[in-house]
Amino acid sequence: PLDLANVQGDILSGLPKKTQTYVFFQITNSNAFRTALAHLVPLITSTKEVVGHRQSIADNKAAAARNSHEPPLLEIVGVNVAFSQIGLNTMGIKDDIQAEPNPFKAGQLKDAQNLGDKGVTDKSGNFVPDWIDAFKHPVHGVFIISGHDHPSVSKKVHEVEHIFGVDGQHPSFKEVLKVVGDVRPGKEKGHEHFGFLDGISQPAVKDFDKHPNPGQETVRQGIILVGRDGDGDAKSRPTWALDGSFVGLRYLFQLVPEFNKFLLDNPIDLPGLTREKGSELLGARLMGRWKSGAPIDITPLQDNLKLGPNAKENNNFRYQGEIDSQTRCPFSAHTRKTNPRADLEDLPPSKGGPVSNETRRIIRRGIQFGPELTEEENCDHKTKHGRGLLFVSYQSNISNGFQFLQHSWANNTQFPPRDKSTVIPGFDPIIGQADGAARHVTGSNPQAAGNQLTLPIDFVVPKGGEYFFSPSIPALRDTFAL
Ligand code: N7H
Repeated sequence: PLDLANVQGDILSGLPKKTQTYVFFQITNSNAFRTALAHLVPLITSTKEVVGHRQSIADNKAAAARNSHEPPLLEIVGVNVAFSQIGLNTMGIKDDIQAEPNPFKAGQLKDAQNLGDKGVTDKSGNFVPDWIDAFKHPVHGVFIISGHDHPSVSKKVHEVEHIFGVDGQHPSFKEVLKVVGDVRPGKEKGHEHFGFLDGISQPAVKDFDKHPNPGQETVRQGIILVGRDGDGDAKSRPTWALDGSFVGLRYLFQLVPEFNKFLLDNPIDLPGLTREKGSELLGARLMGRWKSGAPIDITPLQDNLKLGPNAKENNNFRYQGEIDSQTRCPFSAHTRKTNPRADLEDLPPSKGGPVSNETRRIIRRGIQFGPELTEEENCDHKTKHGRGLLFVSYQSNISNGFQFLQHSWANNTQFPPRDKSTVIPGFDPIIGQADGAARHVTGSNPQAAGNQLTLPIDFVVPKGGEYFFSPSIPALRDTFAL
């Protein structure tokens, strides 16, 4: 059985995160790094600790409601670590953890063109994506440090740096990039920069999430954790890989004022809808959910502020009965593209169905970075300050999970599979991409679903990323540390 003390805390439960710092590094002295790693291991936050912490929060709330006095809660500052293939090589860890074809070994830079990122081909014929420099050079690993406020997280970052001698004469790693992300303030808490509530739909993991919410599907542990039931490559991996997970990390910038302007300029024209409501409806139909989180498959024409944040109701839909229709939700909507639910699960045998979606499920973490919109950006409809989402996904196999969602679903204009005589769904309007070219979608207007809408620019722009492996805590202690 799964021992939650072995699994790093971000994977199954998510580190507590009002603010997170991601420290991307290159190992400069492998032996010193691996020796220091032994001192980091006691600081690594396990799933068991996060679950325990959440339970104490719940107990405290219940006690407060009863007016009984509980000791104040000690906040935790979480620390996790993950390594790229080059990082493993640099440490001299030679076991093959991932059979090919799989993009983990070659790294994300080599996968950028396949993911649809914008870039140019250099003189030697290599594709060079339009990324920041840090990700165009080898990144060996990342520390994820997460907590309730900036001072406590900075203190922990310094503690980690100190362990590896980064503040002294003989550092064993070099920091190549630090990204500080914050949950958005006030009412925007939980909402990403476009304004939509995020992090609603995650798969439940068997025997871990014991009480899934209505509509939340359960996946086998091996869909997320390496070596467990459901991991198709379990047999070919070294035993120490058990209970690790692969990380698809993307540094995604969002052009928020440009996105807002596009919605303002292209309101959906329906009888009885004001221009403003038409713009709001367009946003919801591009996303698959209203800003509140309410799914348009349940409430297609207006937002429902009670439903949005209600976990017992906001996932209870399947696009059922909509297999060849986009009356309630466009085929291309971001949520429908990245988790098509009944589109595959109820696909008739004549079209090759039904198809299970299980191996495509990922657990999404990550955090917003960058400032709130300024007055000036709002007025000029032009981004002046970088902001976006540091997207992190966990899965036991990157080519089944993140890579497949981006390449074969979001960027694939023919997905989900439709009756060819009807309409072509088009790109995922949020993350679908084709080297920066303009993109088309259909289905945005429920009364004229065949009409094409052109998105002149990408509103989400990848500026880097890497594939990592988040090892189990025993692997860090017994295999990685010297
Ligand atoms: Fe997406 N957004 O806020 O605009 N995403 N996403 N995503 N996404 C989801 O259902 C967003 C990205 C998935 O099960 C919601 O939790 C943004 C990538 C999946 O129904 C919102 C970016 C990939 C789901 C956003 C971004 C995915 C999902 C609705 C980039 C994978 C669950 C809230 C800047 C390749 C679908 C929710 C389901 C939902 C947003 C990126 C995948 C609001 C801004 C790169 C699987």
